[in-house]
Amino acid sequence: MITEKMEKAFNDQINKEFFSEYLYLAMQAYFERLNLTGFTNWMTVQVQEEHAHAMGMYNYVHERGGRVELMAIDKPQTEWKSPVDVFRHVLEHEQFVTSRINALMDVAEEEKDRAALSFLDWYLKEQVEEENTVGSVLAKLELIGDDKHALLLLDKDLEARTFTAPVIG
Ligand code: OFO
Repeated sequence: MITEKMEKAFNDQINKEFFSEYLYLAMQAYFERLNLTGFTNWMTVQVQEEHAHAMGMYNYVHERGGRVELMAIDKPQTEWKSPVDVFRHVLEHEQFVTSRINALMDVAEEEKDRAALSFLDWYLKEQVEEENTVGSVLAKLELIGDDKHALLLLDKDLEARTFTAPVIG
């Protein structure tokens, strides 16, 4: 069993993971509009990852005999000034998510829920990786500046990203 407080904290985070999926889907649509197929692909993978993160917690709450409560998902931003503007937003968002995972772990500590802490370890490591991956694309975009040719080369590179279903927990 999980405590009511832990269950609520997980349900809040499930909502945030679904919001992340929705936000990245909006970014995917933005890149589709620009015909940048590599960036579009990168976001498609990101959308799938966020879905997997949400479902990982969804499954965990059930496994612990808790109740999943789905809540309304906020409308995401749908317009950005440029690809670099998008990736600045992604990094900022991932840093926010990292702070939420830390807060969730604080609740697990308060509730003395060691199983939840061990489960959340995976998410903490995932956040380190996410921030690193996003930071590296952002650094390249900042280097590229207004060079359209270099932007198209990076777009080609981002075609290679593929989704592998994560083993969570
Ligand atoms: Fe779920 O890690 Fe990104 O937001």
